[in-house]
Amino acid sequence: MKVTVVKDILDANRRVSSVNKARFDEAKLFVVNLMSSPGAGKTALLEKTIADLKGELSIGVIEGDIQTSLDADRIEAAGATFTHQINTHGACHIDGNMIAPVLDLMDMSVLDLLVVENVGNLVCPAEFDVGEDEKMVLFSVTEGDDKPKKYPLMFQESNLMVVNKIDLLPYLDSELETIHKNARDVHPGLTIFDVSCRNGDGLDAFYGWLKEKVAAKKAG
Ligand SMILES: Nc1nc2c(ncn2[C@@H]2O[C@H](COP(=O)(O)OP(=O)(O)O)[C@@H](O)[C@H]2O)c(=O)[nH]1
Ligand SMILES: [Mg+2]
Ligand SMILES: [Zn+2]
Repeated sequence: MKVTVVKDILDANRRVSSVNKARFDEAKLFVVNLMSSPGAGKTALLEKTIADLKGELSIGVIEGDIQTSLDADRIEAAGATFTHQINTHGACHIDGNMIAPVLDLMDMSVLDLLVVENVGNLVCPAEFDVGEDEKMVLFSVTEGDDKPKKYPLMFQESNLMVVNKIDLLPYLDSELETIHKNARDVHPGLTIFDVSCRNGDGLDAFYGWLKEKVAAKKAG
């Protein structure tokens, strides 16, 4: 019986998310569902991206947190075109229903990219679409190189993994090659970029990926 309920919830979410997706497609707006553990650096990556691509990409961000508007405040200060904070009051992921009303608050025609920063959690955010074009997982080297094996769904559902905090590698036992191998063992076609949001290393490759995807969505 419990399995049936879970399946119904996932089916209902898929229906709402496909309506969101149709709205994004109509506006030719490229949408990313950004997922990670708490503290991997999702907001830091967005702050950097918004600042570095100012004048090139107009970026909107929907923030999902259990409580507070701390992240939306950071994103607004970074210069995002549109920012909205969702407080889930306990729910550990963002779903299609939560973002649907937010779409009425934004002018999609002035945006090139919309990012949904999901609730920090390596588990259930991977199960719930929001209507995105791409799911991406941000992984911090501080989490330990075994985590892609222990939380495989997140890495299977994402086409892109960005490995963050590589500036900290000298202080850790984690090996970058092992993180890559463990992630590609569960998802062979995974695209991977290694970055540091602290010193900017590797971010250009991620920006290139974003710009390519935005252009392809506009062209399609
Ligand atoms: N050393 C280092 N710290 C980082 C890096 N990126 C983010 N941080 C720090 O990690 C912490 C969590 O970052 P935050 O963006 O709030 O993570 P979120 O919870 O995933 O949104 C903050 O103290 C950041 O300054 C990085 O590349 N290197
Ligand atoms: Mg955050
Ligand atoms: Zn959840």
